Amino acid sequence: MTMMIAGTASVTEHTCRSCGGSHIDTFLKLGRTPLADRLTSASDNGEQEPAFPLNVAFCRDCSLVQITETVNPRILFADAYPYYSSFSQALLRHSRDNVLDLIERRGLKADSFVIELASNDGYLLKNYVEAGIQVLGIDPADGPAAAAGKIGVPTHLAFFTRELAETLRNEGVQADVIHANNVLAHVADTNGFVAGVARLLKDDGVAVIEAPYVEPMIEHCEFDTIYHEHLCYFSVTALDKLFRRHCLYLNEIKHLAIHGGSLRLYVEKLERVGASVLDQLEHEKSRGIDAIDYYRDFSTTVDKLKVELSGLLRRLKADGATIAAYGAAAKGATLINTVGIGRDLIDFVVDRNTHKQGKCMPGQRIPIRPTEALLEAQPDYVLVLAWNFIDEIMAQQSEYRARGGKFIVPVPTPRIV
Ligand code: DWN
Ligand code: ZN
Repeated sequence: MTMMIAGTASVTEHTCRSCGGSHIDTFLKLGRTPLADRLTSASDNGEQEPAFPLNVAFCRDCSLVQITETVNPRILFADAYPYYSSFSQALLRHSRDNVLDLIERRGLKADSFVIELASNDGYLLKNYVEAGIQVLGIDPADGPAAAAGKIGVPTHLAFFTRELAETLRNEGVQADVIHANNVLAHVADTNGFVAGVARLLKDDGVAVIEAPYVEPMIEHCEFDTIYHEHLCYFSVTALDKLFRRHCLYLNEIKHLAIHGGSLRLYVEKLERVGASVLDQLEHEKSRGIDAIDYYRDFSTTVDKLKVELSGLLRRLKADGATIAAYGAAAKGATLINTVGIGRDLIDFVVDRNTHKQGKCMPGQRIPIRPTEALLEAQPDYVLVLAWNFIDEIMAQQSEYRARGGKFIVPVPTPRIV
């Protein structure tokens, strides 16, 4: 388990985040990169940004894929943490569908209680509030928590930990449903987080957890989804072992397209593992996802994509083209900093998130502007950094395309659409 000593910026792990085993093999080295969500203001051009090693390893004991550096969460999720879930209509629809499905299948009523860990700006819990169901959000970022408060979602401003779970449980808090979307992979104390879920969940409750799935990351070369916030990259094999360690059972999974390929996990205190999990465990065994050989060539695939993308952009630029980018996404920071895409190639990035506009991308310090800048400047090409929302973005920017603009999608292979 990672103990962040006050004042340490990061710790290099030599044992597995889940099982504590020492048989972890590094299979991808992305170098030292700045923090993907730490946007810079144009004025601090002189300031040295913190950068940390970004290396990915596989645990031969429990199959967990994980980065080896743990950056202090207080640095990672600092006050200015800019991620607000509600800037994506696709994500809002996805979350609402999830909630309505759960209200139905779990028969939730006014006396039910739902907790979301990493509740952000209330994007998901607001759907329970509208249905008259009691909720509690838990999130350390004051900006998004304040936004949640404005729409009637109460937030406990804190990181979720085993200790916080104990405190809440001692106050009589227990949940019929616990949501945790895109947070399980983010926590330094993986076991403490899962143990906390077990403490807060009613005996007949369900934890509904969403996390990016490691198979599409490897199969579609989504290496840009690797950054210091994402400590773990889960397979069902690794998840099954993690939950069982805390007397929780991964009973059902759903495959989701969101964020480049995720899993929705249904975790309970009752062991009733269904076909969706058993089939995926079998699939992972047959594909070798539970063994290091499956990951050995990933580094070569990543290098090939980096060379192809850099070559494409430089050729377009040499031919006199103008290029911008869409989506000041964390994954975008990994992409531009590991490929070396700077202001010599990209004039600006656009983003709908008003908290990001006026800032600059980490490392390369490319300025971030409102999306209207695309029609004002009408660049020849737009590199889509938020490729996981490509459909939504292309529909939204139909006028830019109608005027002859073209999009460059970087993964799984760089292509102009
Ligand atoms: O785990 C995480 C993933 C799930 O989401 C967090 N680390 C934070 C975040 O990572 P990300 O920043 O790579 O995710 P997004 O949500 O893919 O970033 C999309 C960016 O694009 C956001 O800044 C919002 C922006 N956007 C936009 O400007 N117009 C998004 C859409 C859909 C749009 O229409
Ligand atoms: Zn392990």
